[in-house]
Amino acid sequence: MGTALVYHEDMTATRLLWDDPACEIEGPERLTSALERLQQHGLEQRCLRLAAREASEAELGLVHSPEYVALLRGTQALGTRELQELSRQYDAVYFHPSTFHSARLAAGAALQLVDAVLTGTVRNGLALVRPPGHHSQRAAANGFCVFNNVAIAAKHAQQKHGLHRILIVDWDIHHGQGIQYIFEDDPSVLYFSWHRYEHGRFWPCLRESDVDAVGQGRGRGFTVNLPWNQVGMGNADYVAAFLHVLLPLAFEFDPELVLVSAGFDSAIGDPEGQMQATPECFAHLTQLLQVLAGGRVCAVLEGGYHLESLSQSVCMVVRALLGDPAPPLSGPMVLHYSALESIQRVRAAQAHHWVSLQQQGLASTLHPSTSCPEERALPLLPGGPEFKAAEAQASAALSSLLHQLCLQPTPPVRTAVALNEMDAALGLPPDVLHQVGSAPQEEAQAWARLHDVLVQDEAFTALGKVLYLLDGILDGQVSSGIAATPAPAVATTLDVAIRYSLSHRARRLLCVAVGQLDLSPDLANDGRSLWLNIGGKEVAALSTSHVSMPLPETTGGFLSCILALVLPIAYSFQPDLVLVAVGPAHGLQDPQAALLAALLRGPAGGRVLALVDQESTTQLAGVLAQVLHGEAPPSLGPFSVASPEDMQALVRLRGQLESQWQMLQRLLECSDLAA
Ligand code: X5A
Ligand code: ZN
Repeated sequence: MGTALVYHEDMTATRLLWDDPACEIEGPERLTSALERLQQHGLEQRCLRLAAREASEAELGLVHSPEYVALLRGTQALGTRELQELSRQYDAVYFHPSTFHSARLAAGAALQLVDAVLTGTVRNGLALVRPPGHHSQRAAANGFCVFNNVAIAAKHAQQKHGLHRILIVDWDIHHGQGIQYIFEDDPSVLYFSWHRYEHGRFWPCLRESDVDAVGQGRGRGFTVNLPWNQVGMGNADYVAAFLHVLLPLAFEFDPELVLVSAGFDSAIGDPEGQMQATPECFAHLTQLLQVLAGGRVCAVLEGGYHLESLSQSVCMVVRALLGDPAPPLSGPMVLHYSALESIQRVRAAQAHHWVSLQQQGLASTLHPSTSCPEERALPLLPGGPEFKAAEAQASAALSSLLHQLCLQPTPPVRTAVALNEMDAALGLPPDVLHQVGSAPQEEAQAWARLHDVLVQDEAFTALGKVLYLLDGILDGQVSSGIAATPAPAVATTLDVAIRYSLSHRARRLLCVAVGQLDLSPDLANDGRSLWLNIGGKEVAALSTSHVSMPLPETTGGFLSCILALVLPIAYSFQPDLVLVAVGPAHGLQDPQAALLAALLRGPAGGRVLALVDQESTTQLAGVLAQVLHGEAPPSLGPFSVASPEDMQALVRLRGQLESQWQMLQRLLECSDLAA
């Protein structure tokens, strides 16, 4: 199951014909440079190319009034003066004689993408379109948008494919108020948008872009707004927004399809957004969404005006859609205070509507923003010499950052499996490597001496394969892998794997062990390895780098454990490698194990080694191999609320650990900030 790329060259015909500084950034180069980069990286060639079709007038009518569609039809025959005159009726819009055709292609591309995904032709895809859509309304163009491409696609998915739950994720840096208005009373469409807001001062400057706009009537709770009140938000802020706001709601909602209003004006360098998130962040966001809806993710281009940043970010999304691992996130994973505040305000505003937000007590520590000091850099006045110098410096730094990104190689092998007899029965994709290699006898022997059980035949053979696999991963030849060992040897093999990795180039290592697997005490305190034991005997932070908690009883408890504890710690720690061990009698259901492994691909740039016991089922091994390879994990089944005991355990652990892990932090007391 592949990835579709929907495009049509005709969409580059539309351009601004007069002088208008507000609109000149939305030009045809946006599409041509993104496409060129996709070709350069060999990504376009890996997709199923689909030529966009025009949406019919009936399809446009799913969202827009007949009068508005007729008005747009009429623009094809207008002269420049008349087009300019008409454009002035709307906020930040320009028309061109080709606008009607392009805008119908843009909407048609979104429809085609949804059809390709929902008929099973492809797993997911991207529509590269312009004009964008998310600001456009029933009878109004707005903010460069003419027809609301994503909203039309969502209505179509409801009507033609009978879908009942659609999630729209709008990561463009502007509020897609058009989408919000269209679905605000519809509980079958969950609309999430983050946007630059600056307490209402940033365009479109609407009261209804704030956290307290949650939807109307039966749709209350199905509109989720996360306003950014400062510029400069970066990778940590975006990932935290997904972990702490979007994903808990999305899992509870359980969408059948995910539509992304994929604007890249939220990326670094963009003149509109003024944010700091680097292109790899969009691979992570995409990967995080792919665990929903069986991986049925349709991304549709919205904004994005820094050509290089836009193009690289588009490449990152396509790579993630194709199943490639996301490069590790660069920079410190520290949230901005203001981001944390926004995250907690939206959680508080939505808490009535979502049980997954009701339990963690995270909303209760909120303090009014006015009483808190904010780390705001004073903006330089545009035009002055200092401004120009700072701008030149920033742009040089950005080019070098974007350039370095091109040079990061992806390992030639995405997944290697060393599962002995099980291999053949798994029905794995053809490009999975069935590893036959093994570490040199003497080397394996030297390591096996650490533990008696490893000297035994089967365990020794397995160890050789594990070390060989680890070598491939640490060398950059293989991205991820899975290996099996006899049940009594899982813990000791893991122990050796940790020591081996740390002595072979891994600076930091995250080990997530499911089931009762004990760690040698001497490994726990060197700060280079971090050990999370799910399904351990006790609830405890045994040391700064050894956390143990019982297996949560419900899917809700399990999700909270992953989203509110494991992933924030993992993303803060920025490991070079993740080891996931599933011990005997682990108690985890296969879909849970699969979700855990899928999500743990993020923090270490896809470098994951999974270790299972030989007697574990073929299904478990198969599903783990598949998710490591980039397939979507199976559904967890119906959402069930976390038990009070599980939530208590989680809150306690968070309390013990939050001073150490940036991404676990809640709003600090103002007095703490001053200290
Ligand atoms: C799609 C999009 C932005 C409009 C900005 C108007 N529109 N100032 O990014
Ligand atoms: Zn935008």
